[in-house]
Amino acid sequence: MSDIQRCDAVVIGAGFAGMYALHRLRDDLGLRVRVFERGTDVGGTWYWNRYPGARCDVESMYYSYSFSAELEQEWEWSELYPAQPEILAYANHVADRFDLRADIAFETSVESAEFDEGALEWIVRTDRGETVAARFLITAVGCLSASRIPPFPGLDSFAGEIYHTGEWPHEGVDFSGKRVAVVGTGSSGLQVIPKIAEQAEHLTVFQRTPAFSLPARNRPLGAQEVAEFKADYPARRAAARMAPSGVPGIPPVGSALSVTDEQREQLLTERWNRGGTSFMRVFNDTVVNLDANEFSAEFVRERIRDIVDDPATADKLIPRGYPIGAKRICLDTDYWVTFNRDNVDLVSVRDTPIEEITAAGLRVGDTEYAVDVIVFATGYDAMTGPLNAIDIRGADGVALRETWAAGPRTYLGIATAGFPNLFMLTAPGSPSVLVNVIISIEQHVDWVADTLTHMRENGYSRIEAVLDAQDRWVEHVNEAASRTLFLQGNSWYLGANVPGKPRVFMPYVGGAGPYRKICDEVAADGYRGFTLSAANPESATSGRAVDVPAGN
Ligand code: N01
Repeated sequence: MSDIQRCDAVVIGAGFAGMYALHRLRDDLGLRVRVFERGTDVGGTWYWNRYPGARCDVESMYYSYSFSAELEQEWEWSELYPAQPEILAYANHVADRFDLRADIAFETSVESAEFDEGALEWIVRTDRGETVAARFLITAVGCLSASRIPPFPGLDSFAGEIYHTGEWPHEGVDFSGKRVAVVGTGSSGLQVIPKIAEQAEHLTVFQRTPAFSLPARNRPLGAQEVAEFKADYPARRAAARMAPSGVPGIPPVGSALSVTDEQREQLLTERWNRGGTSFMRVFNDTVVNLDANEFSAEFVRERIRDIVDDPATADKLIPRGYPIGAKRICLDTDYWVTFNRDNVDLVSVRDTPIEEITAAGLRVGDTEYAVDVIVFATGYDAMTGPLNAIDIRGADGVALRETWAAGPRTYLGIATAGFPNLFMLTAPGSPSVLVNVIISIEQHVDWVADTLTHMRENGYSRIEAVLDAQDRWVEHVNEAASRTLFLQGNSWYLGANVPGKPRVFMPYVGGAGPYRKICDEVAADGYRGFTLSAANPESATSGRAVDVPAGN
């Protein structure tokens, strides 16, 4: 402990959440903040996901920070949906503009963090041998950052190249003249497949579950629409903060069951032609009523039949057996039409799984598919994976990963009982991945900043979620999910993609705006459900531990 450094807060991760946390706590609150980031630079998800076709499916004018009017006025987005290089350029711009790199240690992973109850400090240790003591620990590790290649037998024996979409090489990959396999058809697979197909000699797609996808219809942004947007930014940001999805949209027309077949077809066609995920919000019951859901699901299936020339291939690509939206809806550009190309084949591994990776390729049943490159678009150990990768130990020395062995439990998706002075940005139990995540990040960071200000002004040095309040929040999160169709798909929301992971619906479906109101009410009510205390008990009174709001 001789070389121990001291600061007020350690932030883990320099993606969009960590960057904003550093800015708020250091520049607005005047705290000494140290950020650790395992990558060589800022950007988080957008630093790692450099695969061809990587693009956000939230509109760029909304998928950006709102905390600085100057920043939002000066930055120019070129397309409706931002491509990865542009988002990463934006992250770099923000880092330069707010001088963030000065307090970020790159290529440094946090290995452990242990709470010292006597000193009321987190002792944080890194893989570079650094030890830092800080009053507060803030995890900004991302929800989709623990990339996962399934442990196929023989993986190490493959003689060719292996990539995961979430850890793409900075120098890029040249697929020219190569036989390529893509395993996985989620959002990443659907984006990378058309791009690889354009370059590779041959592409074989290995699909376990066919995805529902909607056309992005990306396009350049016009100067006039950007000018109008920027002139109206304050109002649009305010609307985004309160919108359920974190992006203001057209209100639903009502139930899908309340309109005629012709009206329904017309409304769905309009949204399909418009592009984007608003197709899912034409009606107010698409994700809560199976009959209503089936109309939208069948509409998409029909489009697949229209687009894909070979009926047998189309049939394999058609998603069945789960509601549209129960697994994360995808947005694509030219995905299904890619299967009309002569150099692309589709292999269903639903009934006969990939049994092994051989030196030459992949074996499915008795067939070996020889390839030069395997691209795994097989997703992530979502939400809990990045947290459980760190040995986080709370007040009594108990590990977070043990406490969460049966599934994550948080209060408001930001704190967990037994782990004082720990704030987890966009953690399980928060809306995060179900909404515009930048909105979620700003809301969480602002809430933490306000909490630390409250603590400072009132002489508190310790804050901890109350177990009872946490139990009720978990119950509320589960109950809200149970009123939707989300539980009917084998999604990463439920941990279903990782064998052995507890099946728990992790995000909060209540929506960004309603969730913000709950968090604000908790704070306004003296941090209801948290215990606040001082290092010196005489310098402050204890916090309150009372009811969690019923939510929406
Ligand atoms: O990962 P996924 P992703 N054998 O988990 C398959 C965000 N994102 O990287 O569905 C064969 O969705 C798996 O099959 P199944 C977005 O939130 C956003 O694509 O489990 N296949 C599935 O097809 C997204 O939801 C954007 O049966 C196996 C695929 O691999 C999240 O990131 C872009 C397998 C994994 O799909 C994750 O998306 C990209 C096995 N053993 C990502 N194991 C945009 O904003 C898994 N699979 C547009």
